[in-house]
Amino acid sequence: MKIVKAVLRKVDIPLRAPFETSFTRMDAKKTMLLELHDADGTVGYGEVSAFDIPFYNEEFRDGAWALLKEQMLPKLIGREIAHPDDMYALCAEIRRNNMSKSAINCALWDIYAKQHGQSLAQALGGDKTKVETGVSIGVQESPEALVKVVAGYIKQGYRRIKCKIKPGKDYDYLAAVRAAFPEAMLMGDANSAYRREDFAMLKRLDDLNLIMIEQPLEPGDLLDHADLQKLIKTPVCLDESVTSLDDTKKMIRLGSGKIINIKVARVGGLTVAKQIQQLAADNGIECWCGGMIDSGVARAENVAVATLPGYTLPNDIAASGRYFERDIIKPEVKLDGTFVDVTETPGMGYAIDEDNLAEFTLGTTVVE
Ligand code: OSB
Ligand code: MG
Repeated sequence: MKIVKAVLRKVDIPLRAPFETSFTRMDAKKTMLLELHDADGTVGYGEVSAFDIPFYNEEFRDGAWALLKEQMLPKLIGREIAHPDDMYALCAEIRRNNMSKSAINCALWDIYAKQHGQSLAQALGGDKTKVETGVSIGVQESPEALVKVVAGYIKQGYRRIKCKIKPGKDYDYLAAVRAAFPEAMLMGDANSAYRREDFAMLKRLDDLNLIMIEQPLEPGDLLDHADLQKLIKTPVCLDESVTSLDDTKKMIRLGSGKIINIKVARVGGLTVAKQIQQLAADNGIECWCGGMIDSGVARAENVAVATLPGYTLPNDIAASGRYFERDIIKPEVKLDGTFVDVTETPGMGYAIDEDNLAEFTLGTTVVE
């Protein structure tokens, strides 16, 4: 591959309904799309998942825009790249900023798979023909309101239900859902809202037979997560805390949890996601694919990566329609029962809906 042109687009896709986490509320998916052009004419896509404000991690959209436009993309243009794995060497002096790296890595994988006539799942080495989905539900007004929302998703086919929790909106909310749906694969995601003082409340969650509790403590708190996991029966799942293969090693060594939510964007791309699921599988840690309220582009790439054997639990890969009235890919990602089918079309396997994309685009820059 030799990238001759990169197009970066700032895109706001309206959400059907606002989404609330422990720290923020959003009414549109404010994202960026990266389009890379190979010298042979093949075009690949990646998504920069950084939110407009850095509530989830330290990255944010306008920062990623500047970094990609001024520093990372110019390094990429005109260089021979044999394999998507090789791109990290080209931006070796850029620390972290994994979501920008991920967009480049995903677009290169898309090109690489297209050039080899393989679906992205095949190119990555995945072996599933469908992947199991789950739904992530934002913080609601009351436990009763949450139960109603959950009921709607269960009716649509979602079996694994993840509810966002935060201090004061936790035990009672999850208990209400458990009472209404005794069989649901139920879990909570705190996005780092708790501290050691909250261990007693987190211990009470053991009553609810949750399949896991996601990222209860701060991202850097691998030690506290290890103490918590010793104290509670509910498996601890790490999201924000695992940003690299090295973090994965530390988590395993310390016993900071039993499960990893691997987000392609957070770890810097499909290449690293693949390495993490392998290391995790070798060490008895289960994985699943996390989401960033992704547009169809990252959603398609999530479907592909979740076909890898280390992804053993239902994923945060909902249908496009769970978030968007109109997505920017054709066809949209759709549910088939509680699964999403894996496409055999080369590359990410979905076309860009150019009309929707044009309508949602706020600005474009070209680097060549
Ligand atoms: O922690 O997984 C998270 C959304 C925004 C920020 C953080 C998270 C989430 C989700 C959404 O849970 C998952 C999805 O894309 O469906
Ligand atoms: Mg999470």
